[in-house]
Amino acid sequence: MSIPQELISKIKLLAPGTKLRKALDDIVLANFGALIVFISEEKYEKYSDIFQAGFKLEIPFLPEKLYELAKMDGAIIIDDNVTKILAANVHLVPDPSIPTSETGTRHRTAERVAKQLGELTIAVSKRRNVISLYYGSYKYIINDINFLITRVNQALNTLEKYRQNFDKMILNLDVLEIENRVNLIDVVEIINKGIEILKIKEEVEPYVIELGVEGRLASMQLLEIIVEMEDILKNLILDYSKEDIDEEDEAMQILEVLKGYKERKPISTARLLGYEDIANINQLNDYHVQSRGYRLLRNVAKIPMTITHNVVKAFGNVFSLSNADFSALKEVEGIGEKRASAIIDSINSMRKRISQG
Ligand code: 3AT
Ligand code: 3AT
Ligand code: MN
Repeated sequence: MSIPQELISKIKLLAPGTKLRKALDDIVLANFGALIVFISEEKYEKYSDIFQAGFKLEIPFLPEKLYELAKMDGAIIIDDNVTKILAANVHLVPDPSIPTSETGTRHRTAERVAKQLGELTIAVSKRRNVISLYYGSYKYIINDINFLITRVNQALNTLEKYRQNFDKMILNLDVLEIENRVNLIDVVEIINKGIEILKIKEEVEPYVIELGVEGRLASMQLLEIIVEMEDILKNLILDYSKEDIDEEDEAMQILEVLKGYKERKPISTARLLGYEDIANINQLNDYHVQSRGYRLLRNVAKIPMTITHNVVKAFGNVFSLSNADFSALKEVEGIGEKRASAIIDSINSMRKRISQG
């Protein structure tokens, strides 16, 4: 499940740690129920046919005040920056022809007002202790914090294992690249593993955001686990796409298409990289490929992209690059003493790892 960005920004408004969430949690605990509309003052004045009766307040937003007002019938109107309570005890009269899937009048009204005005409304159910959020035609039920924490921790555990696996596969690819023994299957499997990691991360991210202050640690762990991931994958695509791609954007687009695939099939990934003649797994297993060197130069030796292009043009692939000497490297535009040493050091440390088994 992926949640649209505009909805995420609304979910953030009532994440744990916000004053609004404090008030809503208190309302749930006290079994009051509430119907809240978030709208600018001008729009509130303008739609007097939808906002009927009640009384105007125009007081600063404080969680204690919202809690007290929830004891009353009717809707509470808050400005869309959550800074002012505009009115309370308001009777909402949205267009009754707007479809709603809810049953109770509070929730039906909340959904209709959100759809009619394209704004945010919140219904706190008195009977069910549930906070529902409506924004335009979106509906989102705020999750229980303990559920979210469990869900996020499960995802973090999985991600950590996947990342360890991915790193091992990368170390193995280093060896194969230096020894000029890479087959397409090796590349495709790493890319698919990486895509899987990015997908899980994207799935769990909204939950981390919904956790608000309770999700800060998880958010840091998530960053740690996926560090450089997108970059490595992009460089792998630049390294192994059948035809030369020298635009990073183009590699990024391929990455997005791969993320869009429901399943991660080795052959589909190979085809997207341009190997359209691959018909079965056996061919993938035996298809010898050579890296252009983007990953080694960018992720390992930390050479800037424009200069990396020059090096790739000069040597063509990692195997010849790995046999290049200092002076040959320095002839490339943008490569001086420092960068030439960085490249040679990267290659030597890979060689050392290989000889140590
Ligand atoms: P109380 O004095 O609180 O009992 P009230 O006139 O303040 O009544 P409420 O807004 O609290 O009325 O509504 C109470 C319930 O009445 C809520 C809903 O289940 C029902 N109700 C209100 N308006 C309608 C309606 N138009 N159609 C069907 N049920 C309605
Ligand atoms: P609960 O899950 O029972 O809290 P519900 O969707 O079943 O919510 P009800 O019909 O029980 O809704 O109504 C509960 C209250 O919601 C009654 C009233 O204070 C408020 N309410 C309902 N409709 C409106 C409306 N059109 N404008 C303002 N307040 C409303
Ligand atoms: Mn009800």
